[in-house]
Amino acid sequence: MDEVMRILVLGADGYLGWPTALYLSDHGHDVGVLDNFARRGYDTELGVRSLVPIASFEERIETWREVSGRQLASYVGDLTDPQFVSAAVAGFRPDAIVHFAEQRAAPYSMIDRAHAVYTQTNNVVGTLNLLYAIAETDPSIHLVKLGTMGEYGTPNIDIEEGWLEITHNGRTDRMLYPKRPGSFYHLSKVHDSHNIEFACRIWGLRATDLNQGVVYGQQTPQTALDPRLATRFDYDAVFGTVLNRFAIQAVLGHPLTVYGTGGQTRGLIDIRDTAECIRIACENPAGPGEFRVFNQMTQSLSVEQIAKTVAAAYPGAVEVDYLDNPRVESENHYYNAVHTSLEQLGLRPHLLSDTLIESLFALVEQHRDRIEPEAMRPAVQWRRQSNPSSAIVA
Ligand code: NAD
Ligand code: USQ
Repeated sequence: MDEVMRILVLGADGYLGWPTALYLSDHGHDVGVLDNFARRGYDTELGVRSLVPIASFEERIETWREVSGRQLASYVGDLTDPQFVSAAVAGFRPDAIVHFAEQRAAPYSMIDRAHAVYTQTNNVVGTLNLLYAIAETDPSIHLVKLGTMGEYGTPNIDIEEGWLEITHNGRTDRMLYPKRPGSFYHLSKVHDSHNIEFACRIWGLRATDLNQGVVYGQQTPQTALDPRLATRFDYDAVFGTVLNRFAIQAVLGHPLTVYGTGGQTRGLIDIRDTAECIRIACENPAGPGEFRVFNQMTQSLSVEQIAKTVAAAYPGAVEVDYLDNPRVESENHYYNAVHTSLEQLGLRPHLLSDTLIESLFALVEQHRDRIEPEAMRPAVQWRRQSNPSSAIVA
């Protein structure tokens, strides 16, 4: 690295924010960490917990100081509070802000009206407050925002990196790539992308929107240094993501819960590559006024291929259960997403390997007594049941 940067990581108590903050700190940057602990609150609400025990934010920060000799400046507060956001940005004076701090589970956003409204309010308002804080403090701060591959959905054409050149009635323009997301959560990311592009175009802010695929894995070289530095690992049907869930189910002898036929294809990425992609994006900022989009995934697999890969890596017998799909999503579709920009900037991906899957099996064995098997079954339905008793009678 040529230059030490000041980088503020929002959502730094979460699954990805914590290991990324440590990775950036380990690379010599001055890192600030911010969170409101909403994620720990969803655990209480849903009656679940991370498979791996996690230390408090304070203890994590103190442990990192002991282990690495490096300080993390800490900010505890809510991005939906504009005064708090402005004070944190003005106080830390970052060169870059990495924004992970959103409600990120699609099933959580589909529980009911209140959870959909919460998700969109939390995510869209938090990001808007941040855009104002950047514009008012220093428009040259580079916003590195976590978006999602699910913003695009599964169109029947190749997925480009955020933008698409369109020719219509003989005229050509470069437009934002059309979006067809699959949940109110994924929609919140689309709304964010539009707001961020607008702020770049109108105020001259600089931003990188990282449309990330489904993340798998749990350890990074930094979190492995001390058990108090571990990041969370979710297995429940609301917050657990597909590959991590399948690894846990294999060890428990629980059938792998493939939704529908399993033909749905998703972009995937290893947690270690998430941290490296963020470092690359921060150290190679977008230009003033630029809304830059990278597809942050390294390979794509269907859900059925993921299930078969996990089953093949497990030394014992593994059953697969094809459940009625609780979601509304295409299970048989074309999928070809471009993801070359980060590799052109130096990313050397860790592709899914048996070694990584075996390390997850070992992790599950170590903590299997913490699992509530009932939390594994999907309970949130995308389809609405009509409720005649609630109809207004004239
Ligand atoms: P996470 O829920 O573990 O972490 C998010 C953190 O943000 C939590 O610690 C939470 O307390 C905090 N937060 C939420 N709302 C906040 C607010 N209003 N103010 C302050 N802090 C707030 O999620 P994660 O898995 O680490 O994901 C991080 C980001 O990456 C999310 O934006 C998510 O959409 C995106 N992403 C995740 C995945 C994945 O597979 N985990 C894949 C693609 C994209
Ligand atoms: N699935 C199963 N069985 C399971 C769990 C999931 O078949 O037990 C299927 C789902 O139906 C879906 C796919 O696996 O087709 C992915 O589901 P997921 O829960 O692993 O991921 P998703 O809901 O898409 O959300 C996760 C993160 C989210 C991020 C997104 C990236 O929670 O924050 O934005 O991955 S992406 O999918 O590219 O949009």
